[in-house]
Amino acid sequence: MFKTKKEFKKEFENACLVVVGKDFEDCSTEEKYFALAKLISSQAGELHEQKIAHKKIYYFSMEFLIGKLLENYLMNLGLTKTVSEGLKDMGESLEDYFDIEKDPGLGNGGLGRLAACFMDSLASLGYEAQGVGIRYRFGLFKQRIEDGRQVEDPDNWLEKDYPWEVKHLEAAVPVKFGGRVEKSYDGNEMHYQWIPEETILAVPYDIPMVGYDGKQVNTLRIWSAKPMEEGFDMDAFNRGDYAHANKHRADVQAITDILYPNDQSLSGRILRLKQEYMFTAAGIMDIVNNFKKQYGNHWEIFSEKVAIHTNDTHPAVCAPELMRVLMDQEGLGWDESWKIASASVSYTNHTILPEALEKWPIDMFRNLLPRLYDIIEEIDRRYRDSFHKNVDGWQEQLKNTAILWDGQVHMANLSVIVSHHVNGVADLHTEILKNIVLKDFYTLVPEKFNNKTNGISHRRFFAQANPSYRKLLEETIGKGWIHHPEELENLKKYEENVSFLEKVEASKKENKIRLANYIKKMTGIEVNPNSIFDIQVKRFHAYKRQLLNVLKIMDLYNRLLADPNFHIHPVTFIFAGKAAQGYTFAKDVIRLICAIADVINHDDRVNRMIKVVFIPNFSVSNAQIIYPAAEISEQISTAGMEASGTGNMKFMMNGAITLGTLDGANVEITQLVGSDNIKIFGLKAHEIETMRHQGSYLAWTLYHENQRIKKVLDQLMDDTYSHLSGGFDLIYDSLLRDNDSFFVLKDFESYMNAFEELVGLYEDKKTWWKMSVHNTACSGYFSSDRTIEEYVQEIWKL
Ligand code: GPW
Repeated sequence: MFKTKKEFKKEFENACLVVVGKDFEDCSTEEKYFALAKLISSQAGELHEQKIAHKKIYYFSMEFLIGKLLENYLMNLGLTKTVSEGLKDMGESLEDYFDIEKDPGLGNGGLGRLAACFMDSLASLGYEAQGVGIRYRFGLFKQRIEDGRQVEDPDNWLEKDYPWEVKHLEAAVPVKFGGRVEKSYDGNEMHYQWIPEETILAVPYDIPMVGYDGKQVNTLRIWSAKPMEEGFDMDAFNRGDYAHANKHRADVQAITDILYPNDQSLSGRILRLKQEYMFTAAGIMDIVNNFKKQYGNHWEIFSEKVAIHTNDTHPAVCAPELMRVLMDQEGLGWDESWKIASASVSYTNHTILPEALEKWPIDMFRNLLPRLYDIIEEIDRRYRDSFHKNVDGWQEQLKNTAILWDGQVHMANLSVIVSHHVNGVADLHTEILKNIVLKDFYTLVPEKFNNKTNGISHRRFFAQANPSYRKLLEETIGKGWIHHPEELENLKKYEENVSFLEKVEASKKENKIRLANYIKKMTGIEVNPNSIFDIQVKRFHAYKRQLLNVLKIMDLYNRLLADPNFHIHPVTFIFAGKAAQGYTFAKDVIRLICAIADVINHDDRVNRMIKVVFIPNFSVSNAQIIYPAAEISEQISTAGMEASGTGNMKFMMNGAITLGTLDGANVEITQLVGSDNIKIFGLKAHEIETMRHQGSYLAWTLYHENQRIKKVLDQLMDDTYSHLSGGFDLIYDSLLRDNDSFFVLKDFESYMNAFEELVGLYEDKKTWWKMSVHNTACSGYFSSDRTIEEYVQEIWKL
């Protein structure tokens, strides 16, 4: 373990020899990066210590968006200065190494990044934890813009090896699919044997999760599918039929080839179910193996030593799979297995969108996982049996909560039934779960429900992403907030301090210049760092309403041209985010942004006032450049639809002012900063609910009554923006023919007014920067350290 610069240089040269097999001088920059990553990884490994007496949390998630690790781990291990100065002596630049690192895209968006922030907080708070996930050979596609449209390229992140992972063949486990179940009776009890059609091998790869101060190093264990030795078709191989022998190999490896890019919607594909079962079964087998090593067959203490958390329903088969292993392999009975599984497993719901609530056709499920299906059927049968049939409306209650209904396996219902706790991810979201989506469960088992408002790693998204603000804070309130984010509150004392506010403004300017340079490099567009940076970055979804933002810009443009007396402070509108390949509407919104950007940015009558930029390939690494540069944070989803949002927290912490609806965690941001320090507009969740219910909203009426709305909608159909990539009828139809399901036009006026009022405040520097500092000062609550402490105390009981 190196401590000094001198020791580092020696160990680094040695690492080049060992890892690359060449002298330092002969290594390429890439090879040197590789050697450095391996060196830091092994330093982290030395800190890895199993505290076997403690309870451990296994966090099952289909997605982990961990981002780049080198810079973060140097910071967490306190080695940044030693390493960067050591490298400088050797004629190298650490920043060049940062650029080389791949950003593994093993997730789609908020859900995957949340899992990564949780891993950071768990390690930094010193809890023993393991992340359990999938090692997709191809991460989320890379996005390019070509002729004003999104184009997808594969993300071959493993092409050149990934230095942070270590393969553990010795820990590989078999996973079964298909076949049938044989029942036998030994005169005493029934025995079940699953005779699979296919058995594959799940091979784990470990990535170290390094906590701040190196307190604790945990692992993220991601599983890869390989054919079993005997699974390789030797007969075909010996016959010389290589194609056939290889086909099997390819079919098996396909299980972990790709991440499904459809965020918040079902694929319905059998391959997806295979993915879900593969990593769940492998993770459960791993837990059982480790438990037996430490505690033998003392199953009665299992739930005192092991907590299993399911990140949404994707790993929902955790509980039945654990029961299967306990019964079929370890010989336990039903009651005992049920008690152990249901005392260990907990579940977080992340969405109320019906299209994202997982359901599998019973036939497909039973054919792929026959033994698991039997167990789920029995759980469902017992659930129905125990149902109190003496209350009014019990049939309706049962219909809404049963696992098997309508020929489908309802995964959310399975998750609630087998879990000891169920939580939503923001106050409003948990209330909607309790009162609407999972209402009947809440009536039956209110004690299971609780809220855990999401959080973000303030270390990655603030301390690391915003070095100029970090430095300023260290000079002002010290460093305590890195360990105790609630200490950001101490900033409140400086809200009136003009010289401090000026320094905050200067730091923001530095971050805006950094982003402007990145934009120039990626898009060729020059933006003015003195303009207001108004930013919306997130996945493209109808409910997130990027379209509302676009209509705002179109309207501003119309008015700037029409009215010589209309003035606003210059604004740069920045967008980034990916749309699923098959989601035509979302892709059309991206196309529309590119089209209006092309028109507006080339129009010399307005382009000193407004500009529009689409930054391609939004990812954890460019997010770290984008959030710190924002002044306005666009959080404008239809109220009630965004479970929480976490980008909203990243912007707030970096001193942006939220322009948003009362949705998800925006509600809590409002409560924390007070209504003077945020700009809220639009319909509330209950108003939307009522209008939906009554069917009282008519988009056509608004179109005919509001001239500004009429004009921008007509421009979707004429040639104002169609030059680059064609027209926008699909968007027009969604707003008018389909009666605007997301209340875009209904919120338009309120949004325009809110935007203009907010921009108006920018003229008064003192007010603006005071608001900005106040937002940062109140943001400690949104550290994932706070969230994790709540999970630990109230759910996992570590
Ligand atoms: F549908 N979320 C996401 F609930 O990013 F599974 N992807 C998803 O597939 C789902 C949810 C799922 C997001 C929510 O949309 C966002 O509001 C929330 O902040 C985030 O999960 C983390 O809880």
